[in-house]
Amino acid sequence: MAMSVYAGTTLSEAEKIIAGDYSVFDWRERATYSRVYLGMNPAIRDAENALDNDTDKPVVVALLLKAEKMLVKDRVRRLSAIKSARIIPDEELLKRTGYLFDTEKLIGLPEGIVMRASNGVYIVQCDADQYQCSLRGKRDAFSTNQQVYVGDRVKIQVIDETHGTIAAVMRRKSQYKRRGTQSKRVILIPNLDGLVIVSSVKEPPIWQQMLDKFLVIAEASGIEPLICLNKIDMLENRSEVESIATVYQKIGYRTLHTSATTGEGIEDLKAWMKGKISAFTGLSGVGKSSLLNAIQPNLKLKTNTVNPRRGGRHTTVATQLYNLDFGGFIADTPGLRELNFWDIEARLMDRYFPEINSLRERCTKNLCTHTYEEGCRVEDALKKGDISQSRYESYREFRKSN
Ligand SMILES: Nc1nc2c(ncn2[C@@H]2O[C@H](COP(=O)(O)OP(=O)(O)OP(=O)(O)O)[C@@H](O)[C@H]2O)c(=O)[nH]1
Ligand SMILES: [Zn+2]
Repeated sequence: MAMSVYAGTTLSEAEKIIAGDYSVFDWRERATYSRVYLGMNPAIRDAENALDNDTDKPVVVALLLKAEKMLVKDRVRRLSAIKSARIIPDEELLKRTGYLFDTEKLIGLPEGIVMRASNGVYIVQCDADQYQCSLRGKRDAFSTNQQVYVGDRVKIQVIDETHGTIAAVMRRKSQYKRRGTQSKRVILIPNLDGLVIVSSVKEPPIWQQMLDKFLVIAEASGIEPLICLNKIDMLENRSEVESIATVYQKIGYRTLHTSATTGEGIEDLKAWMKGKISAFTGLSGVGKSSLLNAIQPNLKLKTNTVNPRRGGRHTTVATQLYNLDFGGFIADTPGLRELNFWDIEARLMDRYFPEINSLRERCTKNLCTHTYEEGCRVEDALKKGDISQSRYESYREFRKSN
């Protein structure tokens, strides 16, 4: 039975495919354009990626397959039998998805990052310059349902030294979401690279379950976490904290001992943040503000200010990005502390614990929950001490919690 699938690629790659050269679809290659999807939208996202390479034009290719057993979820892993290939013309793309690539006009446009947004005005930073931008006519360059968020990378059309219009939104790297505290609105920070999870070693002491929760959120959103064990100056004996750190290092997480007071670890923290868009998270009083101040004293983050227009009851400051002197951005996101699991399915929780994820396919029972089953490799590892008891307890807790 023949079926249609879609790939997002560049014009020159598409021409090769149409000519019968399918080497781009070698599934062992991890190139973006080698992915094929059942739906058109993810293919569009891949094609947008082609905009990174300004000399080519992004296109969506429809492939007719003689397909059997090649599907894994909605991704197609192997293409052994392509019957035909064609480039989807712009009009068809627009008709079917409301989307139009506008590359001719985008070539040469400066690319920047949205630092702030309010009332339809977007402050976009391109290298050292900031522009006040509005969105262009919706049908013009990007999909009708596309929204622009702080953290988005955009192409802008410069009007004058301080003004511009946003011409296109670039494909997002990670999608960090949470439910708005008040309204049920979803707030999203695209392109967040790093999540600095701050715990203090004393006053308040490390709360491992909370740390595990932040790690799960980072894993599920595709953001690299850093575990920052702060107030290290308050300990005379570090051995207990070091053994906790080892648990996390063993499963691949980076940990840092820091002190906002003595400056220990601050240079390492800066080195990790350099070139990234990162955000800080952690419980109240662990030293987030103090650390930020140690990193760069002139940052004036407004996380805890109260919006007077909302009657001062709730913190409703919008997300903003700030420049770091040493390169990179810090996202100031109110309410990061209230992070929750709303977006994470409990039954998929094993994927977000790296030490469980690496074993889950070897469990005897299909769809093993790793909580009681016979032949569970996770339970074996727990007994042998390869998986830490506290991590496992967090797993069980989170699996129940939604
Ligand atoms: N000894 C020591 N005290 C610290 C350190 N970092 C922060 N503190 C103190 O811990 C307290 C809380 O620090 P903050 O930076 O306000 O903590 P925060 O995480 O920003 O707290 P919230 O604003 O409530 O989220 C303050 O009294 C700081 O002086 C540190 O490295 N060592
Ligand atoms: Zn299992």
